[in-house]
Amino acid sequence: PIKTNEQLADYIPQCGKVELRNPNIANMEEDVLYHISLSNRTQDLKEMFSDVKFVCFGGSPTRMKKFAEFLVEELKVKISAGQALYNIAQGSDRYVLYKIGPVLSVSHGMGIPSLSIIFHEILKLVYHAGCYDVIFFRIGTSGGLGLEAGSVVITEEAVDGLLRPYMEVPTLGMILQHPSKLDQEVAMELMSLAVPASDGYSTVIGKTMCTTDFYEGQARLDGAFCDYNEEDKMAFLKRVYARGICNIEMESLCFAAYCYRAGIRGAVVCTTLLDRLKGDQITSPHSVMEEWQARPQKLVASFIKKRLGIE
Ligand code: R2B
Ligand code: URA
Repeated sequence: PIKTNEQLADYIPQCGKVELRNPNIANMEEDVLYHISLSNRTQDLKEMFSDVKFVCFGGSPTRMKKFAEFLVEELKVKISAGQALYNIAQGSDRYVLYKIGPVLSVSHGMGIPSLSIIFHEILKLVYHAGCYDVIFFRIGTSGGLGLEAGSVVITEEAVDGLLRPYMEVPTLGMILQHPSKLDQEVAMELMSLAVPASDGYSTVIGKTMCTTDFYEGQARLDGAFCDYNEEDKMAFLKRVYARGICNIEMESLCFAAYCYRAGIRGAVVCTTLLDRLKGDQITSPHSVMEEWQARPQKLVASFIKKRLGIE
């Protein structure tokens, strides 16, 4: 059996204190957030996190540490002498978690299953902490379609590998379909802060295709397996492009579907590491890609600074 979009909750953005749409949690004596090594009984999560207003997720632990360091500078956060930024999730080696004033910088690994676990635990964390009006971001990398490498894409809606705008989740032997539309106001506000194309790269709003695999799922010819040819690949990618899809990555579907379900305002901002209409291999020099990966970070930092009233 399949429960369709219409039978599941609509997107109703939360206002005020973060609520969970799972009544079980409030009745639990202890909630262990296993993968970030925190618990609402052994730690005072309110004391530690109640001022959090923004959560930034990204795939790589190193990139999210760099983002945290960047935010220390941008938000002019004071760190006591002799102290360094501290990975709050260090009791687990699955994910990293840094707190920079009202911002959390957290890694989510690669692919939907990895993102799903950390999303559940971070949403419960901001709930236990009693946070208000939190906005979630994913800042990541992707393959572009018809865009110059290094362009930035703000996702308006994520679609799956069959171009369907929802995430299918097998649950209790049924398939639930959760819509994967993102908050349009946050997307537009981010777009208004994007650097002009004349500054060297463009930022666009469009759809993002999210796949469960980097190689065959994204129509690459260079995986260890391949049951199609160049012509099939190009026909598929051109069809995807014609449907308004600007980039391809591996987490936006789940991120968008969970934000929608939770009523949490969320945005996905990815740089593009190559143009998939031109090739499959990612060959740009490391230093060039570092600069490209900093672009979504700068955009999200501008948004946060604007919201915090920091010049
Ligand atoms: C972008 O980059 C990763 C694959 O290289 C994956 O996590 C994604 O979405
Ligand atoms: N990440 C992806 O998932 N695909 C790409 O092509 C590049 C980065």
